[in-house]
Amino acid sequence: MSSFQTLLETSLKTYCEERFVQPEQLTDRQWYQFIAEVSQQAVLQSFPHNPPLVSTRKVNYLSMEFLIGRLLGNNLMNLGVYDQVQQLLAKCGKNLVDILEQERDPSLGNGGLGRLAACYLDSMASLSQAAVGYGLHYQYGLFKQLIGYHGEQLERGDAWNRDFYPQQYHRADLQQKVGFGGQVVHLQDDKYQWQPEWEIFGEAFDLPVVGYKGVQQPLRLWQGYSETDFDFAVFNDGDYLHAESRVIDASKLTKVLYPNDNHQEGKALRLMQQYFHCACSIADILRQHLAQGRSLEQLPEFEVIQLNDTHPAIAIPELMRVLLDQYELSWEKAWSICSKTFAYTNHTLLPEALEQWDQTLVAKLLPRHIIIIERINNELHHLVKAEFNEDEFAQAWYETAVLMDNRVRMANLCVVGSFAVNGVAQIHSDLVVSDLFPAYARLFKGRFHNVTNGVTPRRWIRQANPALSALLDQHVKGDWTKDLELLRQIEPLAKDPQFQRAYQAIKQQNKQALAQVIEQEIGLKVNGEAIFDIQIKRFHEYKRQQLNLLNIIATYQEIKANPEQAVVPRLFVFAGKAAPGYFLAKQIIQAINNLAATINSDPDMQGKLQVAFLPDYRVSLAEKIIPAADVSEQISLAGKEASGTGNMKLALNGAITIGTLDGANVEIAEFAGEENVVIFGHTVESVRELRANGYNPREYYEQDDVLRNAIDALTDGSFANGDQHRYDALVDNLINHDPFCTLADFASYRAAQQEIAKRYQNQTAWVESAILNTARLGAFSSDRSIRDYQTRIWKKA
Ligand code: CJB
Repeated sequence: MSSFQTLLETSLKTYCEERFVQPEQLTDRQWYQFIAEVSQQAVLQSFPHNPPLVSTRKVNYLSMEFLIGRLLGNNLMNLGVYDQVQQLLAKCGKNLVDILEQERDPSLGNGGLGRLAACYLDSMASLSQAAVGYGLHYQYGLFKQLIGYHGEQLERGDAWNRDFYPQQYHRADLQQKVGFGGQVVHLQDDKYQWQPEWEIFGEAFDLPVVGYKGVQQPLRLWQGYSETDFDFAVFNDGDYLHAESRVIDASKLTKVLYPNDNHQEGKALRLMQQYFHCACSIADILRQHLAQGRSLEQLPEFEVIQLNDTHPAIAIPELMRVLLDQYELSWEKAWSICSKTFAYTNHTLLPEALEQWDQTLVAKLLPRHIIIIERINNELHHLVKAEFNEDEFAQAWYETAVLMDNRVRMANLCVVGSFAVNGVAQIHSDLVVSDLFPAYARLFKGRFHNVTNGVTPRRWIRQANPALSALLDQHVKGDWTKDLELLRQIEPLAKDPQFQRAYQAIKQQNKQALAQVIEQEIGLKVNGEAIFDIQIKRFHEYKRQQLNLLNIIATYQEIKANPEQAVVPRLFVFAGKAAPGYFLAKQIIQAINNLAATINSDPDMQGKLQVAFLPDYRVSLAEKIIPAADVSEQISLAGKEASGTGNMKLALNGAITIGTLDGANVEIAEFAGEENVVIFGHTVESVRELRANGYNPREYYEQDDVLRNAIDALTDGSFANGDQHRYDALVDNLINHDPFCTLADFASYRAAQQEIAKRYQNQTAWVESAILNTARLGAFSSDRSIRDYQTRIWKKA
């Protein structure tokens, strides 16, 4: 008997004896708790000696978001004990999949950025890359989404760990103290002393990240607490604090995750969260580094601090502050250490997401840091002066300054303070250099890189799609879970009728499973023979769910007008949340839900067209939707989606991408082969031209009858219980502004959708394309991304 089997059986005996029950009498919740406990013991026993770590520096991954999803199933799989646990449960009449449903998703992120961080933790642990994830232990994660009576999004708090979350460990030994406000005394020359007004304690909670047959490493999350309340009102001498002019106690600091994706709200409490996160993490990194007998000068040799977007940018002046004030290093020495330790990943070009803080606010909350930032800005000024001639200087300084117009530009701070900057897909990284930071690219040659995002095959294939995994196990030599490029071996089988049938049967089975979920969740019985056309992601104008919406309306109108015409049946599935304050995105959700209600109850649509909006999109729901997708909607305006990662998950699971040449779609098309995706719409260059010629969406509205009829249906009350004004803002925005060129891409999108329907009718060719997507996209494993980080960025300084 394996040692795990012994552990499992003896622990079960004890667990039951303590509760005076037989195993058959345990509730699902008790089973969950029991398995969670045993898996922890297994982690401790299996890895008394972690495998040797690779020789790059240790990675400290600083991120305000980690969207980790449920841990237990993943950990059992990575430990290699999933089957044994399943067998034990089966003996007691239980199903492991049902038990795992007991776990709540820790909702500690908004979307792609947070989920990427989680995939990277998995890959770093699996590749034995020494790493710690540093984040915040929000009491309330991202809100739960409900859909109201009128199809509108409603939000409810999600206290994810309140009563039952056995997978975290309070690390009472790691407490930190973080200051805010107060004054700075200038002692002499470079010497300053900060006397903060309040101090808040940071408590650490560790969540174990178990790599695939690899090491276990912590995701360390900080939570605020204080013995005394502090009076926020004393700061209330500026407009920006108006909404928060009340007494806030420290535990509220990490109470809630800000629900914005690709958008900065500029709230003081958010800045406090960011600083708290960074101060605790920097202190912890230095503590560990020094505890190993290493010097401060050796920091860049052994540690790298990877900034996940600009949210942890304040870590740069914080490390400077500690080195200058606490360890009394000179500015030059401190800067030399600091600028060789940080690396920055840019995840967006959207201006509204590029963080800029009010300089007065930063000065109030972090008076020592603003002095450091001013010095960084001054030093930069000299560099820019030296590089650019008189004619060029004004523009170059306008682009590169960290401080400008009473704003602190966090992306600029990151570029100046990091030894490496990367974008997250090739096209995005190119735009980072050409459009966002051209002057920096000239100033800091060799600093800019690309690392295309990736997704972990453990969660997104092995765990989410067990049937496909079993087929791959049968036909692929070697462990594809560890080396996803091995999937190339199935390329020759793409034309093999037997393999095609097996692959197709799995897709069909996954579609049936999703059909059940849809029925349970929203009471809609769907046609399992339809094309499952999936758009799952945050709701944002740039992601253009409204384009999908308009095409569905046009299709609905077409079927109504031609009831006899043959139709390739289609089920459109949407899932995703909108930021609570994002009015237009919420209107799009509401319009989709109302459209769904009309279409799904129209007898003329029977067997032809259905729409399902699944509420409360989260990691565990994604795991159920993705394996069932036939079509993957990746329809952002070219140049706006930095990479996307849902596009990779869906394509690897055999969905055909309908997409623009944006983000990682470009690379997906290259790897899969252009004939195995459907590309449409304007390119980055043609969008530029469109705008240069004065883009006027109204012209498209007036000239395209199909488009106009679709838009008009939003104002005639058809999808709003007769209310003709429900979508006024949305319609006005589309016809008169259309910042994301929805109307300009409508005709081309509609043609692409028709192409999809046509291709689907040839099932043999369709399934061949689907197989080739699985076979050829191994490069989108997050293991490859981590290796790229290792060779391009994290190599020894
Ligand atoms: N991203 O999810 C977010 N939030 C932000 O605030 C900025 C960017 C997304 O990051 C993903 C991971 O890199 C990208 O795939 C995605 O395109 C981007 O929008």
